[in-house]
Amino acid sequence: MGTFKDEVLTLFQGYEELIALKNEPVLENNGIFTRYKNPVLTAAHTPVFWRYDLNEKTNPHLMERIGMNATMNSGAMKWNGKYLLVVRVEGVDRKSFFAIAESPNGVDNFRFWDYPVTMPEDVIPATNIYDMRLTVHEDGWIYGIFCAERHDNTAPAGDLSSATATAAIARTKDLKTWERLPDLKTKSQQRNVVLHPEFIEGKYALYTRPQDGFIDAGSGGGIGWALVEDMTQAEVMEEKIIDSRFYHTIKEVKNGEGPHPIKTSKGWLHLAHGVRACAAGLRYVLYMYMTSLEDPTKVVASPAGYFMAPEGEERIGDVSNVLFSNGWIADEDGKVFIYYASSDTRMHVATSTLDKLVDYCMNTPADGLKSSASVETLKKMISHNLNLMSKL
Ligand code: BGC
Ligand code: BMA
Repeated sequence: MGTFKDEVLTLFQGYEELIALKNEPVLENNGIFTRYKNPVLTAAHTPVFWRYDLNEKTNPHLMERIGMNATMNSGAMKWNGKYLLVVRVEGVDRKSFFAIAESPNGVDNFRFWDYPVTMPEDVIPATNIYDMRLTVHEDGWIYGIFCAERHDNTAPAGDLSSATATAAIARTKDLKTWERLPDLKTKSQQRNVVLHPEFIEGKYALYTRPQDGFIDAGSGGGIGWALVEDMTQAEVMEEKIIDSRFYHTIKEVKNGEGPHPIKTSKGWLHLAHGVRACAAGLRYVLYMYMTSLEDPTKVVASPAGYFMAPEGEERIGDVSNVLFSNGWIADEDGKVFIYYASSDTRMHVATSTLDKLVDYCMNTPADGLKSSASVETLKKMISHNLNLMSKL
């Protein structure tokens, strides 16, 4: 055993080695995207000085005093040339909070800023806050919309699990000081609310996800769209479902918008999550769709099935069988960094390009919604290819 100071130095050294670890693309892929080998953030990436009291007098055994459990569902944006994530960090006490981590290249070397985000409270304080979507809006503000969750006080005595979810809204200019605006007013429960980056008909546009209950979508049909006059008093007056749930698809039980869509010459490119139920619980996968530039409520491409699903170690975690994404970054050269969390535990990155993602959306056959349709689609591909192969 070294001295206390030696042990502290060893801790920091181990931490620096973890942060400095070079990430590499995983070779086998489907032509659509490339996964990277290491998670970009784990609980161990949170700073040593968040977790350990570094004073020998008050912590002679050099124990962790504040444990971190997970780093997941992160909003993303480019900021001063750096790839920045607003991470959902979850402590061992099950409370989530936001903290910013940045990387020079988007695939490794993510380092947290010294302090987590101090998020002002709404009029009704929340118990837990999570899953921020970042939008640099053309009004000049950076908005963060996230879920604020509170115990449902109308639940019968003893029911400590029923909760209510609202869409919380905050804005900032520097990502350090956040101004909290009132939570979105809406008839239904809302998680997964996302602000569109441009004004539409002079109004702010929100992707919503109306639900009857905290977990149950009930009559909630899918990803909605609502125009709002004023973000400082945001209220959903009218909601239109633009991307519906369907029986026996990857989005049978629930779906929700991921990060805000990216504008391309062929339309708005969307990343979302779809949920289905099975004996093992809920399965969360990522899917994509596109909407029209002229009418952003009109879906113009809807490739069948999932875009990414949990694989290998991604399948395992606190809430297994989950991929979730609420952040991506498109570089000027068309490269896209998709930040996704696996099983509510850790953050990963996969890369692609706008060209490839648009091609994927436009040319992947749509879901025929029954086995016989899938077989017909497959037969078309086979006969087309057998014909080509006979000429090789
Ligand atoms: C958890 C979220 C989850 C939600 C619905 C919340 O308590 O923090 O991660 O999405 O419940 O299951
Ligand atoms: C949800 C999301 C996420 C989470 C997922 C799986 O409803 O809002 O916070 O990743 O559940 O637990």
